[in-house]
Amino acid sequence: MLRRGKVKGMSILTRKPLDPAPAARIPPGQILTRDFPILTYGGVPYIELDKWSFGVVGLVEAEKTWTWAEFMALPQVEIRSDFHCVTTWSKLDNLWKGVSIREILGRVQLRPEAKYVMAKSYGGYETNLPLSVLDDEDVLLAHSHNGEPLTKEHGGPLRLVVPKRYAWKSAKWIRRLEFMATDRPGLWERYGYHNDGDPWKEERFGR
Ligand SMILES: Nc1nc2c(c(=O)[nH]1)N[C@H]1C(S)=C(S)[C@@H](COP(=O)(O)O)O[C@H]1N2
Ligand SMILES: [Mo]
Repeated sequence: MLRRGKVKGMSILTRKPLDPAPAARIPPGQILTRDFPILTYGGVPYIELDKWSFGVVGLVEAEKTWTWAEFMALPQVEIRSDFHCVTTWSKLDNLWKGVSIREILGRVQLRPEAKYVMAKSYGGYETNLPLSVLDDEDVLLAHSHNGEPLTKEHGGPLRLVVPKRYAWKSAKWIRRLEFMATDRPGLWERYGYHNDGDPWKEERFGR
């Protein structure tokens, strides 16, 4: 039985374990892990919280940035979801806490041409998504995982979480969301990862 969520492996705002049974929530070619592996390309960027900001830029009527204090004062949500890395590990039942993407999208006015987004991180990482994939009820900007502040290695102070895509789309150390009219590949996408990265379709490599 699915609670509130319409999509397999996802439920919103519940501390109860997700249904259905874990085995049915592991996409093809994935292996369950109980650890929380760290997957980072390059080094871990150091960001002082008083210099940190998150912003929405590009094809918006007015660009907007939030300081850490402003961001933490936004309405908070907890969303439980599964996490699938293209290197084949899947970690189930992650309780992410932060600000839902729809809360952010409700506070900026996108231009009608905005159809894609580049998630840009401190340290230079970037990954691309269609607006239609970003704008989903299980997507959030998370500062906590399973009740603890995100460690630096896992993307603290703030990371994007996009449960319906392979985890490389969940940019750690998120800094900006840049809205664009046309698609452009991010870092791993330029290196040959699939542009869409849907784990249920095993979109690992190639377009
Ligand atoms: N900024 C940034 N975000 C990133 C990455 C990265 O190297 N840099 N790696 C991605 C990959 S491949 C995965 S699997 C997940 C891993 O998140 P974790 O290290 O918290 O498990 O982060 C994604 N987000
Ligand atoms: Mo990954």
